[in-house]
Amino acid sequence: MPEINVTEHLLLNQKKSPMARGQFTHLVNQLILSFKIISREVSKAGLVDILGFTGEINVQGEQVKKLDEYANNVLIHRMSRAGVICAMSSEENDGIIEIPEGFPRGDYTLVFDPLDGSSNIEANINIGTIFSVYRRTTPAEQEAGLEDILQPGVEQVAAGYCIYGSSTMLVMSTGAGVHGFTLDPSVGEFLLSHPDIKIPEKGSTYSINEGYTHYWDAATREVVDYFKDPNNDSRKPYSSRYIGSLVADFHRTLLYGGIFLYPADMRDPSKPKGKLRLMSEANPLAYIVEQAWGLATDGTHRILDIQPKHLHQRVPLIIGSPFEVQKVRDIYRKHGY
Ligand code: P6P
Repeated sequence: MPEINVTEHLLLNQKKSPMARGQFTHLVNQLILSFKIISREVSKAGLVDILGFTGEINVQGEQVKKLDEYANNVLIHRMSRAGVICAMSSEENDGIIEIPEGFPRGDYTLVFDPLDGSSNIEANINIGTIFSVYRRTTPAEQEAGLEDILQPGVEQVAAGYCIYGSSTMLVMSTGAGVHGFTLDPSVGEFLLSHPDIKIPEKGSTYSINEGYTHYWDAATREVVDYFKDPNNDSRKPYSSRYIGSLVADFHRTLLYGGIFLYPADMRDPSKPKGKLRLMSEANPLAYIVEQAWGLATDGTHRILDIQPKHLHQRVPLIIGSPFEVQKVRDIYRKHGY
């Protein structure tokens, strides 16, 4: 297969629409440049003293590691200057990120988690950048604001993630299927390596942090018991796989099938809906999985239908192959969800 880079693939597969002007392609190219820069730093993280903590605490109350901060700064710097964005939101920033005075604005908004899974950095475990792109909803002559960002996931025009591991891979969708591009460092290009990814209809692994079993409700405990039950529909227990890095756990689920769950738990009264964020984690991965013929729910609602109320809203996430996600929804429904 001839080597195809992201831009060529976009031009070949982008749904033709009056909005699909060069702005969008330029937006994607600036994201790609950001991923290449972040990948370079992640790959040499073990060699330079960038693994320490900055001493800062982010809006999530988590200690910010230098690579988190670095990735966040790269994305904010590059995308502010791209001339295609009118407002951004980062998991690391409390409020929306406005485009500085004097910089050109564009028709799109961007939401991202700059380096998810960062608690695994020292262990050389795969980590990743997750992103969502929306069209602005307010008139171009108006200052962009929260309403341009707080849109349901179904309004995304593109979403994806860049996973930094044994290789650096961009997995994204612009609404015409899911495609994977692997970075060839020798030419500095992301080349099409996984065209038209589809999640298997049924899998054989489940992915959840069972350390929190005592904090789950009866419905979630029944779900996990089902996957462990040798007499379930598969007539054998599912294998348990949990890395603790969302992008890595999701990527494996997307390619091999199965299910990832981060349900609500009663550990922390301030986080009754679980740990993951709707805007910067659940929505982009839900967009990807649905484009790959999978499903994503909070146990009751389709993730992409949830109307966000605030930037850092958390949501239970149950995502993966149709068979397993449907099974979880049936069990939750039986418990009155
Ligand atoms: P727990 C990483 O900090 C993260 O946000 C996701 O990447 C990951 O899925 C989750 O937290 C792991 O959380 O509570 O299982 O350690």
